[in-house]
Amino acid sequence: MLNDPACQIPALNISLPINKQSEHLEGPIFNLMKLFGPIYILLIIFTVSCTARQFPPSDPEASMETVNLYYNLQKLTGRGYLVGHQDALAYGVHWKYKAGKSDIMEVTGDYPALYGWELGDLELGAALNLDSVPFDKMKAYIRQGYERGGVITLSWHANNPMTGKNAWDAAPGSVAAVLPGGVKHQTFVKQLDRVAAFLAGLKGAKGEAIPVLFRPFHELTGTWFWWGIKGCSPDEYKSLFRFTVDYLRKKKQLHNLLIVYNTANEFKSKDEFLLRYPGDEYADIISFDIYQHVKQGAGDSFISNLKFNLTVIDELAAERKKVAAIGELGFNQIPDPEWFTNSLYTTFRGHRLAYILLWRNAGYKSKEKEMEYYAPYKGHAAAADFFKFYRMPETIFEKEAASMQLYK
Ligand code: BMA
Repeated sequence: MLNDPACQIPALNISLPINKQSEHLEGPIFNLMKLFGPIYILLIIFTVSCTARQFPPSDPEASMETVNLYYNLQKLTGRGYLVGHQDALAYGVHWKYKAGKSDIMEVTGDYPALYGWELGDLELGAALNLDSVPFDKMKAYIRQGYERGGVITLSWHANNPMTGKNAWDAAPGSVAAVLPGGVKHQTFVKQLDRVAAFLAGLKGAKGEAIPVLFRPFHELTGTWFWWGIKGCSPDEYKSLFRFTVDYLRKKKQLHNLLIVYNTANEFKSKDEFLLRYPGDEYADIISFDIYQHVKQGAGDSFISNLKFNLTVIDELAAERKKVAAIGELGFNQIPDPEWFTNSLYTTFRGHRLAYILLWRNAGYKSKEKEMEYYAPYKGHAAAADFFKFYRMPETIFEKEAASMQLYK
């Protein structure tokens, strides 16, 4: 079990009050009671209050491993955060599909604690996702990460069922078209069936369903996706989210999902963050995505923006009994060699995050003619700093995550 500092007993630093009555009593038992009695009482009080602070997932029928994972994410929050990487095992900068390889592993000697994978194009029945990762390989990677004690999160850049174009086709009316009664509702349901079949096929060695942090319809406060603010009203978004979660949970009986509500970077208040929130029964994790785009300089907005967002989700997670996280994060090509310790590590201190996910090390993208990567690879200028970040007590990579037995 994990060691949440919020639940740690400060008794070790307190000078114990002497129980006057027992001063007259003699013998080893009484001496032990004198010494440990107050600690014992404190232990009971703290255990009760820590247990009371745990909150269940939004799915009342969540599987045992899923419930345990959720409780363990709550426990580790405040003590540290899982560090994750998208597509970590499939490819990196200058390599693809090499068994056991990962850019983060080559820099730190350890795998990330959290693996992000992407479902886009699965809903069309494709064999490869939109970034060319074969779904059969993805399934095997998911199982590998889980069996080693890591955590799985899935995003879904779903194609637009109304127009048949990709996720970035933000045509107005797209969401209304897929809701019950909409002209593309049946198309959407068929697509959900494919996603559900994939999720249902994620099984551990004992046949148990692998818990997944499912992050559908992400960056919803942005303008760029068909489920974003251009494509629907707040009520339509909520209906889309609720329909999807209900369909997977109730119709498909998937009880291995922790649901991640995920906004884009910019929101100015708690109300704005929650404007399209589907409700506490439909979310377990509240999160945002954030990227740094320009090199840090005086007045750079990335850190102040990050601080503000963290404060908002700290407060909301406490108020609504949810877990807070960063769904996607990065600084493409990491032009600042001390970015991980100077910008991220210091800014995260004092905030209550369960995990962060660095976006994918796509390498050279020939279509866009650009390099894309967010974790350093061996030999990169930020590799030494990333190793320092790895060694910080708060950052949790796979070995530590495995020792925490997050599913027990
Ligand atoms: C984006 C980019 C794209 C990719 C998409 C889905 O942020 O990395 O290249 O296709 O995510 O993974």
